[in-house]
Amino acid sequence: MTRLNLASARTLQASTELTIPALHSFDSSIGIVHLGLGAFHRAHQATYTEDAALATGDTTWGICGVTGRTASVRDQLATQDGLYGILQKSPTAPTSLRITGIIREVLDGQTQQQELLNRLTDPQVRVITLTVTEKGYRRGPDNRLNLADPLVRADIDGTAAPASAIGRLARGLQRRAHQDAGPVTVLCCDNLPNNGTVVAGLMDDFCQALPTAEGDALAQWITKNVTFPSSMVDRIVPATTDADRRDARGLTGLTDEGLVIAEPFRQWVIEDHFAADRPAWELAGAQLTADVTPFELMKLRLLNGSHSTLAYLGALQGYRTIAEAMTDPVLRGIATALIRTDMIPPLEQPDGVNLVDYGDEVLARYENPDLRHTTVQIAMDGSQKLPQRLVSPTLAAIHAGHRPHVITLGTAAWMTFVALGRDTHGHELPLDDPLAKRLGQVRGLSDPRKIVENLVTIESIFGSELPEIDWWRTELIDDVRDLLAGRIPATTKAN
Ligand code: CS2
Repeated sequence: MTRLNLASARTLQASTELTIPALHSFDSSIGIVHLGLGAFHRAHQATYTEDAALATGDTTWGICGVTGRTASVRDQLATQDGLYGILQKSPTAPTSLRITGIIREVLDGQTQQQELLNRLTDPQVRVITLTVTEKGYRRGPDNRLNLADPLVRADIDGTAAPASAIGRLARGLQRRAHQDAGPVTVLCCDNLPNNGTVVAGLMDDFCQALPTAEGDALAQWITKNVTFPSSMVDRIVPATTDADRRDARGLTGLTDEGLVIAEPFRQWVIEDHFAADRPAWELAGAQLTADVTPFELMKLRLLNGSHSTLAYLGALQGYRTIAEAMTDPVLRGIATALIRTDMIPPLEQPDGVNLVDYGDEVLARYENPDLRHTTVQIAMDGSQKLPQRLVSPTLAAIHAGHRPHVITLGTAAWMTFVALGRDTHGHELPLDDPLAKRLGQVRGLSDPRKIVENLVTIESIFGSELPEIDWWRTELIDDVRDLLAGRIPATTKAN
């Protein structure tokens, strides 16, 4: 079977099911370096960038995609000249495949460090973007750069080529400063609140950990030449399955090892604060705004908060996917109540958005049965996701004078998932989390009080204010007791 690549793509015939904007992107030069070449980037930012290039005819915004931890995506895409398909699936539209070609170079961050540094110092590169996941920022319990992390430490000592995302970025910017290669925007596309400010703060921590003169010089150059806008990103991109690869092959006759699958929906709201040029992403439907915070909070709480809640409850009940969990009227009701009763009231309505309609659209997107987004995939890295998805919304509701029983149930579901490690049918549930060792302290415990009292002391997740609230802890214990026994507690409780 022939592989998708520049030569074979040129033989493809576009149709209603197969679009090939990639043909226009083949000549693009590199203008963006992207750290974290996962499926999400390929289905989200890459399509906006390619659409913007098509709309303007500007061919200077090709992407250099960099893999972080394993070289497999580099290997998959390198043999395909950077081309890959995005299979779009939904019951309301015919399945369609888009061949994307805006990724013009792929590098493995571990073994091609020199090439990466060269790219980061290329004056034609005016934007550096990141999707390295929540844990990829290697923050400590205080949310600052974790200087006790050996990888971070080694990057600060500078004895070997940088291996962490922040280390690579810092050392790349340092080289850029030495070579006077011009201003650049660092644009974070991970699901963290104030994500641009977070990255700027971590860069600052890195500079401060360097020898004084070196750190000061870098920090000063960054202040003058780099901006860190925040952005809200959204598209549901589950892991690709063999069935997806077969479907795509049916449309092209070609093998595609870089294929990603996505829903039709996509959204990108970007703080308009750039140090130099940028692609005309607004022509592709992205929204540029002065203040992205209300959009970020809306998305992290209504979508990601309900996603995690459905993932933990769904996994415990033996549902494999979010769409399956949504067929259970009880779980569907919990997700709806979580959004409407607990999440929406304290939120500021972003310009032009009706939060109830937004929440309904989120739930409708979850029902897409073709996505097969697994509950255990979303359950992963809970310790990194809970703070922005469930903990800060709990506090926001409490500060607004409300007791958020449904978010509390979502939090209890995470605790039960961690403690029990299996679903109601006895199937094992993996605990894939950078804090797995610490969380493992509650594995196998059957006393709900011990589970809750142990887990709420993890300050990087729960902070110090919430664990002091008695009713919240008591309710968590009650909910965990029910969930351990295979019962879903009622969420309508006396206040
Ligand atoms: C999901 C997100 O895996 C997860 O934790 O909640 O990846 C979600 O699918 C995206 O944020 C949607 O934009």
